Amino acid sequence: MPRPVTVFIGLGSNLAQPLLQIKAALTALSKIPQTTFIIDSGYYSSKPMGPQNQPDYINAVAKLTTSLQALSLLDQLQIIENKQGRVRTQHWGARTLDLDLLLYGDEMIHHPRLTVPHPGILQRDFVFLPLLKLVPSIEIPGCGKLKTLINQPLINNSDEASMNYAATYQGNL
Ligand code: ROI
Repeated sequence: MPRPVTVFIGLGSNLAQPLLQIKAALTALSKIPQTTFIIDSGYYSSKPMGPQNQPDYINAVAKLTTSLQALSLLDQLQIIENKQGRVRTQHWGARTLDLDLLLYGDEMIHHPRLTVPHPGILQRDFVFLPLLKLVPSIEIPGCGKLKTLINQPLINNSDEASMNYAATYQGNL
């Protein structure tokens, strides 16, 4: 059995009772084979990044350890998304459930199905705020300390829309 790897999953929902969707997804994450649920960030509400004619989101980040390979873990995440009725419609449009593999240990993965670290981490406060809450000193492989990276104006300015609001922590609703 390979040594377990620490992974972080980003959760997002803005359809069909988003809070219930995120709660159900956290429960489903805790049941993935060869995987242990460690902790979640609590819930964050955020304005949509992308088209504004969609409801606000509930976001969270979960920390797990797993003995699954990254692509097998991705399969499990997609099974959960599909079970919760995820339909892929408009690009950057509303969705029932999004599960993103943000970090897989200290690995950098470039695969047609999967890029890790997730390329949107630094532009999405609804991802980096919960990540920082879980691990204030967290490092993004190939980039450096997250806390330092998000304070670099050049990176943040690359997506001005996402910085016009701050995801709001909602605690454990
Ligand atoms: N916007 C917010 N606030 N939260 C999300 O999880 C989210 N997910 C997405 C897009 C459409 C980019 N916007 C989002 O996939």
